[in-house]
Amino acid sequence: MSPSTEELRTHVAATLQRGRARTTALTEVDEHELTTQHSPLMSPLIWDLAHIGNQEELWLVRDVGGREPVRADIDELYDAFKHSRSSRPGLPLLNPAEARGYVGTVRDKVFDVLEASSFSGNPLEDNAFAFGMIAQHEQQHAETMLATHQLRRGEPVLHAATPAPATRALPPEVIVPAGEFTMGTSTEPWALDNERSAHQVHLPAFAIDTTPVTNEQYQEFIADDGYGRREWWSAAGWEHRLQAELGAPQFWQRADDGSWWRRRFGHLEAVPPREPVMHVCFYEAEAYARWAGKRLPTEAEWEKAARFDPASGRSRRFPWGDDDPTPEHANLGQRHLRPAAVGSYSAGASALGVHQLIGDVWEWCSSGFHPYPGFAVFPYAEYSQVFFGGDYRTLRGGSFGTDEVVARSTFRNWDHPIRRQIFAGFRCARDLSPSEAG
Ligand code: AVJ
Ligand code: FE
Repeated sequence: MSPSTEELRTHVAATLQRGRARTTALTEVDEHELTTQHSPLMSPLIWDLAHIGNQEELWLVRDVGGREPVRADIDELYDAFKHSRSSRPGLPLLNPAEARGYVGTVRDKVFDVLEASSFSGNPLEDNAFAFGMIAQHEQQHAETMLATHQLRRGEPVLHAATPAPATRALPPEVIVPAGEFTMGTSTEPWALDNERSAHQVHLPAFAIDTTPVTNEQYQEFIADDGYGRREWWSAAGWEHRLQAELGAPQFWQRADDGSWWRRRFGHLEAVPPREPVMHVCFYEAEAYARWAGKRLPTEAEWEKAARFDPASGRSRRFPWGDDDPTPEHANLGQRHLRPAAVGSYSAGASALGVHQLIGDVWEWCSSGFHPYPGFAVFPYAEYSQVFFGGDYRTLRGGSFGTDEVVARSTFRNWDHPIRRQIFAGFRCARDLSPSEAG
């Protein structure tokens, strides 16, 4: 059922405001913390904030609204393709007061444009697509800013409740039956170009883990000299493991008694055994899977496990059905500052009995980042198209730091296979033996 124009307007306003409350909270730190670079991989936090405002100005104030530019002179500074992240602190950026003023001015104009829009008449306005795209853009940068907070050193500045303890013991894996399923979407109004269109994909039967790999499982891999044994690693993975001297997930350290500790948003704490492992790169995920006698799922396998309902034969919007996420379904939106233990969120399980697909940790898939059949750029090539066919690997499902406006089960994320700053873990899959396949 499609919402009325007024319902859509209210929904857009609330979604934009939720994003702004979050990016405001993520930038409520000292001036120095905002303008310094916490890692060469990341922008200064204040760059992200003004870039959010600039994208909002370009698409909603100028393009959809047809209004005069607010600050045409700063477009170049906040164009992500013009300046590398590592060079951004040296640019003549807006200072924190100016950046806050700028995003506020843009937002006021956007609320005028929102009042005037009928959400129809052109592809950017139909179903409020451009508003949804910009709300997602702010939330995607909010997650990037959260990763910047994780990289920063010093006292904790972010606070959130700990997730409730897990309640369920689960079988280790489930079998996904052979056959076709619908991958991608042609109907989700705010789906981005790379998720389109819906298409049929046939997969042989396979097994997939019911949960992401946990810290305690990953510690067994380390204890079994997983990082030292060449046979578990791909050629590129082994080269990177040697060059980067990988020996444990990022942010982990070992105490003298052999126990593992981690730094999480400024807290040093014992590594919680039952939480999904995170801050591992694709190559570490791949090596663990091979050590475990398994492999990473493809994107298609991940999405079938998440969406396919064998009773109806159709693909659901979310693992649990077609309803939007609630706090009972998934750990999303920075409600917590960590993944929840495996066996949490049983209300969020898929029809096939696969758990915690949405939220907690992004999950590395074996697939590269490629367009779906009939891909069409919409509305700009620099969102997806320029990244297709690179050496990226895909990630699915979102993390505890992903907002629900982003965390669709068709949403596709990607990063370089060596990256560990994102809130990424993984789950394993495997081919069936001839007897299991029947
Ligand atoms: C889809 C998360 C890889 O953050 O680089 C933000 C999203 N695109 N601004 C990114 C994005 C433009 C993108 N990812
Ligand atoms: Fe951006």
